[in-house]
Amino acid sequence: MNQVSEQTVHVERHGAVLVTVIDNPPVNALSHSVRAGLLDALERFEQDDASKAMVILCAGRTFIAGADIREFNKPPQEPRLGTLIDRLDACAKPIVAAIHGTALGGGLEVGLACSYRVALDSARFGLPEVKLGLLPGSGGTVRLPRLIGVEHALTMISEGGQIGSQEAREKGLVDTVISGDLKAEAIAFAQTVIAEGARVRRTSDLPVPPFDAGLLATKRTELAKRYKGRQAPQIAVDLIEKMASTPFREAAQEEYRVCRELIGSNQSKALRHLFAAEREAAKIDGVPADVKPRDINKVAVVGPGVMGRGIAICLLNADLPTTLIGRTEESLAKAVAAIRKTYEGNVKRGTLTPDEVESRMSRLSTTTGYDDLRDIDLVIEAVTEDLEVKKAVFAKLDAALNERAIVATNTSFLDIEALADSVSNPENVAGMHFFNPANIMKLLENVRSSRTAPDVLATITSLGKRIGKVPVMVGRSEGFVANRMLSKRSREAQFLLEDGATPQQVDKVLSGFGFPIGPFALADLAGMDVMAAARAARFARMTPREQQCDIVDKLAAAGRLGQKSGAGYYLYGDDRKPQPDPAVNELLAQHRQARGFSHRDVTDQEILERCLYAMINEAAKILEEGAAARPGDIDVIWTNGFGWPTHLGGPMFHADQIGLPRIKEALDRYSALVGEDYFKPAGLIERLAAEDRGFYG
Ligand code: T1G
Repeated sequence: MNQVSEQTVHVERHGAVLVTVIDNPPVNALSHSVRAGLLDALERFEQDDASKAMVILCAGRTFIAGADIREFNKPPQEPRLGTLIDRLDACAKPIVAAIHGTALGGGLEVGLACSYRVALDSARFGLPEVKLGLLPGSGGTVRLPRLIGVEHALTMISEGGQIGSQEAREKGLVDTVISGDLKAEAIAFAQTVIAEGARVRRTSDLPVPPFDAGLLATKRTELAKRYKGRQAPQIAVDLIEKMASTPFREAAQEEYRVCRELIGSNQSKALRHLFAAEREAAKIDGVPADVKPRDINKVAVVGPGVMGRGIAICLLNADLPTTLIGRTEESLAKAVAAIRKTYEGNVKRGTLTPDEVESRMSRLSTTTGYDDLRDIDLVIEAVTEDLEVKKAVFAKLDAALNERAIVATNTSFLDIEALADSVSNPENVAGMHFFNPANIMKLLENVRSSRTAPDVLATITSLGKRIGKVPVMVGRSEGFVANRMLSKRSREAQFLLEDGATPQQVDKVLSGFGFPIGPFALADLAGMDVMAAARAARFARMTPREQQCDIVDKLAAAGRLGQKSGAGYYLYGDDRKPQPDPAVNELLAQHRQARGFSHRDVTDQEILERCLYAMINEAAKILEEGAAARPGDIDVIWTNGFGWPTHLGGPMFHADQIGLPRIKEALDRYSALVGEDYFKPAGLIERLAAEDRGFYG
């Protein structure tokens, strides 16, 4: 075996069993050295008559987690994974895959090409390629259906979800589940196989089990709804349909062709970009990776309102003892009842058991005072968005907490520095900005002040991951990153109404682009009273045209509060579906007349460009100011915060696909049409466009 491979793959003899151990941290991805090492080990096994069975297992925390994603942008290197899989399948002696951690993608495909699979009870199995805009390319679509049936296989392949060991055994994917020493028990299993005749079992020899062809059409419809605009899920159905009526070898070749084709697709490049960007975003700019987070064992949340409840649920879901602090027993009782109600919904949907609910609720305590917080490690403040109210809470916390306790504010736009000034340890202050509903939205905007200690930054990042969020560190700026960019899209949407567009036209263009909901349907969901209050809070900082563009105020004054009142930008019946309302067109006509605007036909292209390019221009300013460290951080924020379609990679990735020279030209055009205040190109865009470069080089 060559030197490089031996470092990554080594073999051990245990009697008649040859054990091949893969050691390629962090997740034993099938890098070239692993493929070469595995092939060497296989050839040694085939030539060694004393070895009657082989076990393949992995060192470290997991079995193979898939092909090495980092190699996709390079030409395939022999031995390709398909070559290795074919050799495993053809081996004349039995091979046992011993699985722990997550056997994913090409890792599971290696297991499927073995004769037997044994797994630790905590192991999980999946073919998540579709989440990267890909599909299995080394036998997953031709072997998995033969083992667990077409319907279950189609779900795993088209949705990319995982199943546990028990379910895998029940479905026939795994031969036995092990709770003890995986290696020892896998060797014992192999010895039993030898004792029983060392029979080889080839999945490729199995027939495709019969299935109801109708499920394919049902699946297509379901996938089109759940994964709007995504191509890979639909192609998964095509592949499975073809596989069912095609000889194994031919189907496997088609699968590989499709996989290679998808690797070159824009959607997969966008999704692989986000996979890397999310992991990069967790590496805090300017904080060494070895800075240790503080231990967080007990937390508190101040504010039993909607956000405080959602944040408390996130913490309870991570099994953290949580104290909810409120001003009155009544408000706390309402909050506890609301949290319990949320969990009861989970039980109804089968995502939690009643015991799991009780276990989480048992970790929740409440108090109206601040006199028992000495052992709290971190507090998240989520009271009303008023600086003075927050400062008063911070002062109380300062007197009640130990000097190592972290104080995080959930504010969406107030100044972190001002809040840090109100405590004796400003280095312990940071922002943890959750998005409503806090227990559902993945994005967590962590905000650093000029004084936040490095280990505090590391702590809120690791806590964000621990509670299942996608944490992104941002710096000071009004609205931080997500809301600051959203305010530009909202501004343009409002201005477009003044120019002549209708709410339904703007919403149709933006939801057609891929956003889950248009800005006006979203405003009706949030409520016009909330929108008017947010306008009032920012009014002094608005431009004259923004101040005079008071459509929100007019709707609120007319009692059109949105869904909650049955009418806002749209009319709402019992089905709560937004219906265009002629009264709104009349209100807009009167508004235009009062403001001296004459109606013009606005094209869909103008709507899309003005809304998206206003955001991209603002993002460039955010990067210039250092309020975001990387363009990838902004892509992660927008795909996890406000539903930028992930298969388009986020605003910065998308801007590079369009080309900054083209965007700069459009910004100049809209500067002339709408005003320099709103579309003057950011310096960064000017510079990059002049060099015909993108945000990513
Ligand atoms: N290739 C290369 N690096 C990978 C990797 C992979 N497949 N998976 C993870 N990493 C790196 C990751 O970038 C990070 O690096 C570190 O490992 C820890 O990851 C032919 C074509 C396995 C569940 O899609 O889902 O096989 O930031 O932070 O939260 O049919 O990683 O430390 O430098 O995510 O514990 C299919 C993707 C590939 C699995 C672990 N496989 N990975 O989660 O750690 S396509 C996947 C994951 C394929 C075949 C097809 C997760 C994880 P760094 P992490 P984690």
